[in-house]
Parts: sequence; C-alpha cells; structure tokens
Amino acid sequence: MDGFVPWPEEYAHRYRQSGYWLDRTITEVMDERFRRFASRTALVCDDGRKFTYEDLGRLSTRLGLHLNRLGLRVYDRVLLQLPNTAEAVISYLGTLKAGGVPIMALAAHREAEIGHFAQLSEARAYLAPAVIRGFDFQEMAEALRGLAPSLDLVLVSGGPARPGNHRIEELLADPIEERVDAGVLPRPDPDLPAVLQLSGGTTGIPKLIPRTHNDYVYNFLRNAEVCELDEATVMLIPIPQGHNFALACPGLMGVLAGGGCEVLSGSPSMDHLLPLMERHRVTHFVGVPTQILALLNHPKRLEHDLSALRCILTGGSKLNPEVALRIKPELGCDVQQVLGMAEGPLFWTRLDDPEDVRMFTQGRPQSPGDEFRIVNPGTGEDARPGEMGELWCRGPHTIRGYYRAAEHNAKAFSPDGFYRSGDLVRLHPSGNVVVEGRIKDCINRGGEKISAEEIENHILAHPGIANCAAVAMPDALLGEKVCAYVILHPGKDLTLPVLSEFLLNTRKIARFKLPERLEVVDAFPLTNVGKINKKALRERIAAECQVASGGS
Ligand code: OOB
Repeated sequence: MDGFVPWPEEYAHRYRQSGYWLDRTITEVMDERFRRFASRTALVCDDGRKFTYEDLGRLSTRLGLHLNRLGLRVYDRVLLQLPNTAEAVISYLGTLKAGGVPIMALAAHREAEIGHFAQLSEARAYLAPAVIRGFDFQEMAEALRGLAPSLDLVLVSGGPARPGNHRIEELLADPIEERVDAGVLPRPDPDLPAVLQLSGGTTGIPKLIPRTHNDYVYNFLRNAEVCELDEATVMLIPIPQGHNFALACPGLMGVLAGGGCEVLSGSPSMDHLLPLMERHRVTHFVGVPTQILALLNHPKRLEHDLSALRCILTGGSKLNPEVALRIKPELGCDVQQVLGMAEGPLFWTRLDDPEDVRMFTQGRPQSPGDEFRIVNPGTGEDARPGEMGELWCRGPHTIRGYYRAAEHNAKAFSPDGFYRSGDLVRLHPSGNVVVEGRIKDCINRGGEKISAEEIENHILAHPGIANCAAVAMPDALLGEKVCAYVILHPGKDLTLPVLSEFLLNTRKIARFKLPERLEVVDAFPLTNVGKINKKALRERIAAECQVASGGS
C-alpha cells in the first residue's frame, strides 16, 4: 500500500500500550461476533428479508472465497458502490475477508468521481448495482476500464450481469465453502489500510482516506460504548451505508459489535421510514439534522407508534438548538450529537451530560487517547478559552495523511501530525466544542459535502464561462445549497438547466453536486490581495435569499 502514511512508531506503541489498538483485523472482530451472537438477527431489510449473525458470517466468507477464486489478492483496492441493501453489507464484509480494501463510493457518484477513484487507487474490482433509476452501471464500468486498466473484475447486484461480469446474488447462491477451505483467505496486516473512505473535500480532486484495521476497529468499538449499544439495539440508518457515519460511527459495525440489529431501508423518505420504525420497534434513529427535522415535522408521525425509540444520533452538519430542544418533548427520546469526520475525529455528547451540553454543543472526543487544539488561524497560536479557532485533531483513530496525496498532506496536517479540520469551533465552559463555522472552502448540503474547487473546475470547463465561484447559499431544509456565480465570455449566455445538463452529461458528475442557483455577473468582488471575495458573495446571495423569502 504505497502512499499510505502510518502513525509514527512512538504513537503506535502508545496506542497499543493503552489498549486502543488490538492488532486484530475487522474480519476477526466481526467473525467473533458472528459466532457469539449466531442465532440473533443482525439485519432486517425493507423487502422483509432477515439475516442472522450466522448468515452474515457464512455469506461474507462465501463471497470472500469467490472473490479470491476470481483473482482478488490481499490489499487489492475494490470500488464498492452499492445502495443500502443486504448485498452491500455482505459485499463489504466479503471484500474484507478476501483481503481487499474497499473504497466506499456513494451510489450517487458517476464517471467523474468513480473514474478518479479507480485511477488514483489502481482499483482491481468494481462492485455496483446493475441499474438504478435507468442508469446503467455496467455501461459506466466499460468506460472505467478505459480510464483504469487495472480494473478487471466487475460484479453487479440487483440485475443480470453482462458477459464477462459476475452477479453477486449468483455467487452468494453457490456454496463454494463446501469445496474450498476458508483457510486460503489472507490475513492483512492490522497496521495497514482496511478501508478507503472519501474526504468531504476541499480540494479540486477528491481525496481517499486510509483507515487501518487497528484504527477502524477501535473507532467502532469505542463508539458503540459511547452510544451504549447492546443486544437490545435496533438501529435505522437512512444515510448511504458506505459513509463513515453509517458504517463505523457507530453504524453497521458498531451495531454488530454490540449484538444488535440494523434495519436497512432502500429509501430515505420519511413516508417509508416511519412504518419501518414502528414495525421493527427501532430504538436508535441515525440521521443528519435535515432528517431529524423531517421526522419531527412529518404530518403522519403521530399516527405511528415510535415508543421503542430511545435515542436520536445526529451529526454531519450542525443541529439547530431549536430542533434539539424539540426532540425530548415531541419524540420522547434522547439525542446524542456527533461532530464527525471521515478522517477520523469523533466528538460526541454523552447520554448523561447536563442538558445544556446535550442541546447546545457538539460534544468532546470519544477516546481518552484523542488530543485536540483550537488554533487561531491568523497567529497559529492556541485560541484563548471560549475564543473561536480552527479545530486540530490527533489520536488513535485520526489519520496521519490522505492516500497518495503527499503534496496536500503537507498542508492538511501540522508537522507534528494534527489534522487541520477546517472547522471553526469554540470551547464551551464544560470542555465540549461548539461548531461556529468553517474556513475550508466547501458547501455542506444537508450533510453531503461538496468541494467548491471541485465543482468550480467542472463549471470552468464549459466553453461559455470565463470565470466562476461556487458558494454556499442558505436553504431552510438542507442548511446550504450550491450557488454558482459566473462571468461569461462576451456574447455568450447561459441558463441553469443548460449548465446542469453540461455538468451531468459532459462532465458526468454526481447529481447532488449540481448548483441550484446561477448568478451571471460582470465582475467578482475581490479581496485586497486580489482573490475572489467569497465571503462577500456568500453574504450577497444570503441577503437575496432572505429578500425572496420575505425576511427582514
Ligand atoms: C461526517 O463526516 P464528513 O467527512 O462527511 O464531513 C466532516 C465535516 C466536518 O469537518 C464538519 O465540517 C461537518 O462535516 N460536520 C459538522 C458536524 N458533523 C460534521 N458540522 C457541524 N456540526 C456537526 N455535528 O459528516 C461525519 C462522520 C462521522 C460521523 C458523523 C458525521
């Protein structure tokens, strides 16, 4: 795994001594649970299927053996792009069993993103749906092979495989473990990357985040403790399964570590989720604040029996205090806030914290091994208590560098290994942090991060556009959406639908990144050093949105 930045020996030693790093692979920890809780239900799907722990163990070994037979080798990178289905869960676990390193792509990603990840990682395999809403992923796979010659294995789920590709459901129906001993499967080094997560993104090119077995196992085991998960836990996580929040914070792996059950939903719509919550007596609902608001405000909520609900776990963007305050009186359950990042840092409020901490802060580090600083971005010195500054983190589950990104790493990490999060926070007197804003240039669309530079690069490729700036505009539902300010070449004109068509069909980007407003201007406001003044643009669009919504 060239291009991976390990923890310095001194820290690795400390994390082992402290008992954070167990030197066990994710597969070893999961297999232990598959045996311990064998007959318990691990997964229920919205199509009625149920899987016990024993089923998950058997089927993931089976897929691992098939991948091994098809030529997948230890540390080979595997693009996983499956929606929230049992096949996705088994594909993730099976890839790990084969020694492969899954790259947790989103179902919404298209050729621009997947092609980039495939090239950067030299991925060997691609696991995808056959078709979703008319989009043919096997056709995209053909284009990917041209971009990344390393890609020689394509597996699909939910539809027939084209010649040369394999169907995941068919492999899962073939008990290869009766012919081949599971002892052929390799054991990866727990100090090497187990999973490649995707960065929220502040750069033109999205980054991959290497999470090692040691770091990720500790991440979800500790997280399951902090959220007090156990065999009674029934968790619904209607966010993409590959996202760090849904996978490991505490997510799928945290639920399985505790012996609980995850309810999988193919749709994030509240109309679909409410009956699922009632039917399966969901105890934990995980969502970004937009989803918590949708739950609170749903007109039919009171028609459903949600009496099993014990806790809402929310993060990804800031939970408005007014929304936080409604949870207990209206849903009758607790809330735990998390400030999380795919790079690893996790700040959680605790269930027994005083009310002001639970409602108004984003928590404190989940591990006693975590260190953080709040740094004045101007001086580089620690901010005074209560003063706003950039959050820097270092710890047993915070990476020391992005994968194959040496140049960017020099900026994103301090020389002594702190990850510079780009988030602006201040310290609450209780020792918890409160998120106040950010200095990184990205747009947080309902928890989904969009790098301004990345979308600007795609917009600038349009022949009519001379210059552009993508900024966040406020949105009542999602918090933020992308607004594109553009300067056109003389004599050109452009509308939002034309720009969207170009971004989707020519640039082939994921739909959630599309600008939702286009502002054509003659010039940009500049800062005194001559850069585009994005702050001024953000203020301008915020003022216009307020006028449009009748605010004062
Ligand atoms: C989670 O991870 P990412 O990598 O998609 O996004 C990280 C960024 C943070 O740097 C921050 O800007 C924002 O998302 N964020 C929050 C927040 N939680 C995340 N901003 C305000 N308040 C919060 N509570 O989003 C993520 C990863 C694991 C667990 C939960 C969320």
